[in-house]
Amino acid sequence: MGKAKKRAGLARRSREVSREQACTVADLPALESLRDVPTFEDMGADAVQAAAFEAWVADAARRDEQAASEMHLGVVVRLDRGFPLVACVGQTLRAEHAVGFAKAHSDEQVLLPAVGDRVVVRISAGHDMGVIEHVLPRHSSFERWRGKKRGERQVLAANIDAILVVQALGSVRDTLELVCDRIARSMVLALDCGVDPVIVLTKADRCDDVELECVVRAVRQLVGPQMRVLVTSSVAGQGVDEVRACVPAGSCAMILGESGAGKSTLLNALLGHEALETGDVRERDDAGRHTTVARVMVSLGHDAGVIADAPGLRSLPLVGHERGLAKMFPEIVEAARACRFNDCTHTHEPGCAVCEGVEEGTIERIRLDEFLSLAREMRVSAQSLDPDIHLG
Ligand SMILES: Nc1nc2c(ncn2[C@@H]2O[C@H](COP(=O)(O)OP(=O)(O)O)[C@@H](O)[C@H]2O)c(=O)[nH]1
Ligand SMILES: [Mg+2]
Ligand SMILES: [Zn+2]
Repeated sequence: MGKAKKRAGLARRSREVSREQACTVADLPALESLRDVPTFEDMGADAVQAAAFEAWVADAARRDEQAASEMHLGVVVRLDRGFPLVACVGQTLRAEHAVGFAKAHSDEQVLLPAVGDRVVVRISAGHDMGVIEHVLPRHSSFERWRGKKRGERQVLAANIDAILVVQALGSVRDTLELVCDRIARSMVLALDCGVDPVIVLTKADRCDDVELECVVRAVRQLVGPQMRVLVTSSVAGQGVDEVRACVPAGSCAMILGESGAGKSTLLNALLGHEALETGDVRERDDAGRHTTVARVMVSLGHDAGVIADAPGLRSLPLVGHERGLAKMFPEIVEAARACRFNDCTHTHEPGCAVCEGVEEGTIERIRLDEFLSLAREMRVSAQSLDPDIHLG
């Protein structure tokens, strides 16, 4: 079947699906964006996932050979209010969860499929809808805590290789301190799940040269010389190719940033057309009603990889992310070993090796300030945490 014909078939199927669920997915530009939806071939599966798939099917075949022959390896490319959209070899379809899917797992929040998950999906002849039977092992997962005391975790994306930390420049209400805090916190979260962050400063056209230089210098000092910091303007077409270069073919990046930061506009600039809705019309909230909560993956084309867009998040609490903190501030953690007191707060104590490092210029003041602030937040959140919650 020709590619165009296949796509027309997919579009027709998707239109049927969206008509059936008109009340739930009507507000999504499902047809438009199917064009940018990654195929299975764009994403593939790693060796561990492929082996886990084979093993799962072999096991299923022992119980029911017919059923096992209907199992396909797929990747969840879109989660919206309808059924998950799953890309398999040669076809992309909506799929429901197998009966008892959530019940079979103790921690539904973590094990329900997230966007980017490789899954076993059953496709039976004569059915438009697939059935997600199993989630295959993740090589990474980006989670965030939500809810205060309940400590509920939400997987925002699975199997990602990079996180684009998006922060808008030139906002009148953002102080430099706020900007730095948001960037540092996002980096800690990315590093904590073993994924490389890339800092993407957007809306550079809103700053004059002096302001731009000042912010960029502070951000570079904060994140350290190792970290990539890209300065972009989607309206001026600045830095877009540099962003694309951070997402090579075969890789998958997640875009993270608060609502209004310019994520969707940047994705549209990367795609070269208006695939995603922009502006703060429907995308303001990650908890309230009347908002679009879609998690959408788009393919940047044959010479680049895939990016997952997520709704803007109001908060990114740090809870038990010590590993990420240590990875973000290795020189501070290292110096702290030489402090005279074990419980040194690195603020005023005699014999504080961290403070000495700041004086000698081996530790940036701005990094220490941020480290102390995030470490304090983590201590507080750990105390208020329900003791039953397992920190994984
Ligand atoms: N001046 C300027 N405005 C931008 C730029 N990128 C996005 N915007 C505007 O910022 C607003 C929010 O953008 P959007 O992409 O929807 O942000 P999202 O919530 O992060 O997806 C929209 O009004 C965009 O037009 C840019 O590079 N420069
Ligand atoms: Mg958006
Ligand atoms: Zn100290």
